[in-house]
Amino acid sequence: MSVERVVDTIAETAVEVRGGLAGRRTYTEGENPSGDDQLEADVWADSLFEERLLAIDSVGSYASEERPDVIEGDGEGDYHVAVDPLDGSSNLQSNNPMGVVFAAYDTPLPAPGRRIVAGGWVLLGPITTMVVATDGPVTEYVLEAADEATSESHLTDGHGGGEPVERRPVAEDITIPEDPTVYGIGGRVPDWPEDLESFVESLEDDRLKLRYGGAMIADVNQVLTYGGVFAYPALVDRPDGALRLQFEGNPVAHVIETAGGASSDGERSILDVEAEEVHQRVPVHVGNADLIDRLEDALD
Ligand code: AFP
Repeated sequence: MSVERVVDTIAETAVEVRGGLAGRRTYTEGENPSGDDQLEADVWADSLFEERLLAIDSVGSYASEERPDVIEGDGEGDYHVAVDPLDGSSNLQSNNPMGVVFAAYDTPLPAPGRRIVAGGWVLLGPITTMVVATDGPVTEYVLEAADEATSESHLTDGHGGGEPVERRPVAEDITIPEDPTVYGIGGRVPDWPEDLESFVESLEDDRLKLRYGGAMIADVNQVLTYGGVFAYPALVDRPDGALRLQFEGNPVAHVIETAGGASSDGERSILDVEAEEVHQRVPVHVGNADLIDRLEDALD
């Protein structure tokens, strides 16, 4: 069975999650395996994705940023799906963009990024869009709840229990613009590794504009759209950075490299980082290839 049903289910569930955020903005008592506080919305979205994805015969297991362990499905499914159910959920209280990050791997988790069959994100911005790379080019879709598809779009079938969603392609074979315009670097400046500041100064000299909003996929979506670089680097007190390899680093590296850009953990493509633990963190740098080269040289 194709991985398209996984992509459709992510789309349907993300549209449903968007509709349920307003009443789930309070923090629970709990925290996720990475020690992050959990919103009601985090826990609820995670339960929906688990239920819907494990209902698909071709899905063998489900892993989430919100769960300590990989959850095995009933069958022998070929795809092992890692999800960050709400990336940037701390933006919910300030009503800033956030979204869902996903990757379907063709081998059990933890898995290296080269084993991603389909990966990308759903961005809950002014409109709901999905960016995904499956066996080839990067495509952007607008997602809308719909009873019927328009001529050029695809209607999901609500298989997993969600409502059908129209997935309308709005940009195909996307490549990152050659002339970079924006940059966003996470962490506090005093905590950055030596030489990162000089790299950022060089970006300012090249007249790139600072765009950092606290949700990785919203910032990465700007880099894909306008060209530039996003990083959540290694920090002096967090040598592995903040972002998770399975749920964040690998999916965005998969999309950006497919779009002709580059990724790095500071030394090599993120897709070549050895996967040892489901919640392992990795320094994330993605964007135009020449900027990533300059960044690696600066960090050397
Ligand atoms: P939340 O999901 O807890 O809001 O964290 C979002 C995130 O994992 C990633 O999406 C952002 O790029 C990064 O954390 C923001 O971290 P800072 O709050 O340290 O800027």
